Amino acid sequence: MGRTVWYPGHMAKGRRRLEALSGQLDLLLEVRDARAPRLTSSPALLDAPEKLSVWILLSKADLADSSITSDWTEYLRRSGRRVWAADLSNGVPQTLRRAIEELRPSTSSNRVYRDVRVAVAGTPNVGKSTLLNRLVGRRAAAVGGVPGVTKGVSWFKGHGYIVVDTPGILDPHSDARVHRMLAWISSSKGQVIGSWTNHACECIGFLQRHNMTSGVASALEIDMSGSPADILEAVGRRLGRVIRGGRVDLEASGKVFIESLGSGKLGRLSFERPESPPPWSELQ
Ligand SMILES: Nc1nc2c(ncn2[C@@H]2O[C@H](COP(=O)(O)OP(=O)(O)OP(=O)(O)O)[C@@H](O)[C@H]2O)c(=O)[nH]1
Ligand SMILES: [Mg+2]
Repeated sequence: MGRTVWYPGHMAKGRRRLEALSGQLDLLLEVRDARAPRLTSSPALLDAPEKLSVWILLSKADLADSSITSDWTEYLRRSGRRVWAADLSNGVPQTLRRAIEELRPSTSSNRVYRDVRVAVAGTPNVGKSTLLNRLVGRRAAAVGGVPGVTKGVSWFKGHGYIVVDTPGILDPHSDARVHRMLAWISSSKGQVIGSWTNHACECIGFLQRHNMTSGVASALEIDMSGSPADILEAVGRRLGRVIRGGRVDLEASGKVFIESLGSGKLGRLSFERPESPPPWSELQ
């Protein structure tokens, strides 16, 4: 626990692909999860080419605490970025759509207008493909062969812009604790869970320390004031994860707890605030 995991080859590949693509772009739309905008940021973007415009879309705002999302929006705007928050199942904010379309005239040369080139990027499972589908319409066909643009990626036609999805181009921070926390919002890539019991107990302890238990308590109708292990047992009983002899299957309970939390079934939760240190730093 707390061990740093390095993926040097992987990271370098992401950076190279970002560099190759960024020369062709007018805009990079970085998607982050509104519940954890720092956790779902990517270190590769810290040294993104300066001339590349990066705007931020905080996705899954329907699963986050709306006042904390407003704090994040304001905070990120102070760093000079344009920022939106959205529940992408309701579509793309009109103001974002218009802002993209407004980039168009400034990208023209000799009054020959071309489509604005937008990449949707972000760490795994934050909603990149959903955003792309919402921008261009679900049945949009891939636009083949954009001249001079990185091969092997498909562009999709929007209204005055073309959009490319970039799965795997941005990786999360490489700290093992980050990957464990990403599982709390259903965004872990690969298997990072050693034991569901320990994992769920770590998460319950976090919720208790941050006074974030009320939504879970009312969703499951359980008392959240005991030890994490006792609470997990209560979760298992409540959700019917009981095995022979009346004992609770803690592994199964841990798994269902984390999955329910990540999908928003246990209420709206924001796991970090702009003024606080990175939340993973307090994990072991
Ligand atoms: N509640 C909610 N769910 C969302 C929202 N945006 C995306 N999702 C869900 O989040 C999951 C991941 O969305 P994708 O669009 O596949 O995410 P992605 O970033 O393309 O994922 P990868 O390509 O695997 O990295 C899907 O189940 C979406 O339906 C949102 O704003 N609110
Ligand atoms: Mg995708």
